[in-house]
Amino acid sequence: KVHQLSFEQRLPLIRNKVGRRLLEIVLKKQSNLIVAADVTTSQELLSIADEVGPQICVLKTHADIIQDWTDSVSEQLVHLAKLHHFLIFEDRKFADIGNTVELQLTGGIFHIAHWADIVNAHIIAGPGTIEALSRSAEHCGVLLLAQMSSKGSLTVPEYTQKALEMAKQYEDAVFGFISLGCIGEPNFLYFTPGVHLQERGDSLGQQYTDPETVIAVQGSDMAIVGRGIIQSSDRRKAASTYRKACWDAYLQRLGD
Ligand code: BMP
Repeated sequence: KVHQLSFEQRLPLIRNKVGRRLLEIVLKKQSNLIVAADVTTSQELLSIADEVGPQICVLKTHADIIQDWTDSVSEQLVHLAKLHHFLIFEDRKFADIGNTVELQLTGGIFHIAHWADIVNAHIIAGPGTIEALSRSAEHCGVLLLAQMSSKGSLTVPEYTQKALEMAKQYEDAVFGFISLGCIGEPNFLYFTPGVHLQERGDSLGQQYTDPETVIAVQGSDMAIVGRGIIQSSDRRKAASTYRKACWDAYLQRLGD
C-alpha cells in the first residue's frame, strides 16, 4: 500500500498536534530526513545537531548512550532545535507496564518528557504502555514500533496489524509507526530506519535499504539515517545529499 496523497493533503488528517507540527516543518524545509545521532558524548551530539540541523525535520536521540548527560544537554538541544527548526525524537522504545513507563518518561536523570517532542513504544506489553505515554500527548507525539529493520525481527504480519489497531485506539497520541514502509492509512506517518546509500548492512544484523526504495517503492514517509551521515567525513554535505535523495523519492512517489 503506497499513498500518493501529498504531505499538504495529509496534514489535516493527522490528529496529534506534534504530528501536524512535524509536517509543517517537513513542508517548509522540504525535508523528510531524520538523523540518528548515535554518539556517546554530549559535545558530539550537540555539534551534530548544529551541523545537520538545517537539513533535517527531526533529530533522533538515544540519551542513554551519552556518557555525560545532564539537564544542560537537553536545554542546549532544545535551543538548537528552535534555531534550526527540527523536532527531537528520543528513541527510548518504551516497553514496560504503564506505571513504570510513566516513571521512565518523567523521572531518572533524563527527564525525557521535558524535552522530547516524539517518543516511541513497543506494543508487546499491551495498551497500558501507550496509555501512560498518551497522558503527556499535549506536548508529545508517540510512534509505535510495528516492524524493525534488523535481521530476524519477530514483527510478523499479525504483530504489525496489532500495532495498527492499537494506534487507532490512541490516535490523539499516536501519529505514526516505525515500519519498513507504508503499512496503513494516510492519517498516520511511516518512519523507516536502516537507510544507507552505500552499505547493505552491518555485522550485528542491521539491514539497509536506499532512500528511493524505502520512500518511493515501499511508501515510507520519513527516512532515519544514522551512520550513513554520522560516519561521513563531511556531515553537512552528507546530510544535504540524503535530504535531497529522500525528498526526490517522496516527489517521485507522488508523481507515479
Ligand atoms: P544506522 O543508520 O547507523 O544503522 O542507525 C539506525 C538507527 O535507527 C539507530 O539509532 C537504531 O537504534 C534505530 N533503529 C533501527 O536501526 N532499526 C529499527 O528497527 C528501529 C530503530 O529505532
